[in-house]
Amino acid sequence: MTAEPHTSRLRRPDRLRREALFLQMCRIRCTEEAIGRLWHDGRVSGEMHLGIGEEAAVAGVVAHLGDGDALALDYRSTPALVARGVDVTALLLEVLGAPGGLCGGVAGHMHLMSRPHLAAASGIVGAPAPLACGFGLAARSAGAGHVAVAFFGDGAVNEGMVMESLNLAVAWRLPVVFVCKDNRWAVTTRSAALTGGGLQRRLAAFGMPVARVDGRDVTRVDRAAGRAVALARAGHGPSVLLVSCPRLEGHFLGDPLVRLTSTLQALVPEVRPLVGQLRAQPGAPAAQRLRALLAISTRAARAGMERPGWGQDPLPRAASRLARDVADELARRARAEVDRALDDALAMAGAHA
Ligand SMILES: Cc1ncc(C[n+]2csc(CCOP(=O)(O)OP(=O)(O)O)c2C)c(N)n1
Repeated sequence: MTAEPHTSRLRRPDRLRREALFLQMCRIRCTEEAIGRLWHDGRVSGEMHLGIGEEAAVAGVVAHLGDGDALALDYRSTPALVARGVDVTALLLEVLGAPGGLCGGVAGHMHLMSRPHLAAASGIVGAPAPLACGFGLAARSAGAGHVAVAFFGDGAVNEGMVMESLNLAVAWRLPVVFVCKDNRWAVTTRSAALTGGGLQRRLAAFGMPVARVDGRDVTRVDRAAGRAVALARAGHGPSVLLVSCPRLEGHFLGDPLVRLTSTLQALVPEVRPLVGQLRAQPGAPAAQRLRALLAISTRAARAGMERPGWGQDPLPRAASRLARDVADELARRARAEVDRALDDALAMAGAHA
């Protein structure tokens, strides 16, 4: 890992940029945790897919968007909507299914949209890619230098519509940035088990730049996204960011991680008691399960297995690059904003119950 400059030696704009990105990451994390609490309290119907672990990947990209730019999102859309400036109370009300929600309480967490932000999510795996092409075509026709960003997972890359979209975006030189959040899992299946060839080479074969980025490092994501968005804005067409990021909660909230832990148990017998501990707390939030997950991960790595991505939380890394008091203050500010939004949302949802 390259040594980072001490924060006091950073140029002021760089320092302010890091602070702004960290604040966004904290706002995202606090919102995701608030949604998690609502779900665990039984106030949200259906499954819940959070983007905990994707904060750096999302904040670093969305920081480059402005008015008139569009966002096509998957079912882990709340992080990008928060970073884009969607009102957190409206978002929480929507998750609660309340009439004052972002979409009148009828969208649920998988189909959120915000017209003023040109942002729309879909529960259909891969759908953000064609949606972004549509946004991109409209932006190119309007000629105002706007861009569209699509976020989707590594499992989605095997969807036919994603490959058609990548092809069309190159053929029509659309101002689109495709962001593939690579967590190496598609629900309970290792993505490698259903992906032919190398992902990076496959994406590059469409004839556009592909940057592989460590998605736990917001500074690197920020830089790579800056280059990709600038290319699209200047009319040089699409590109791909292949951003690795951890999946800290499993596929959905309460994911018992059965498939994953079964495989590990078979390969590394020493982890059996730890898996037992983990299974004894089904549905507990990741923070509570992290100790067991980390211990399993360490033993698996000691046994020569590839270390799973748990515990590689992007937030502490971003915080460590700021002065301690600044990081604490930004985290406190984000927590206060989201706590207020949660109180407001609960009061308003209660009033409508
Ligand atoms: C077209 C379609 N096929 C299958 C599903 C069921 N499904 C939901 S999420 C998912 C896996 C997606 O994996 P990935 O794209 O890597 O995203 P992640 O959830 O890991 O971020 C599948 C197969 C779906 N929602 N839509």
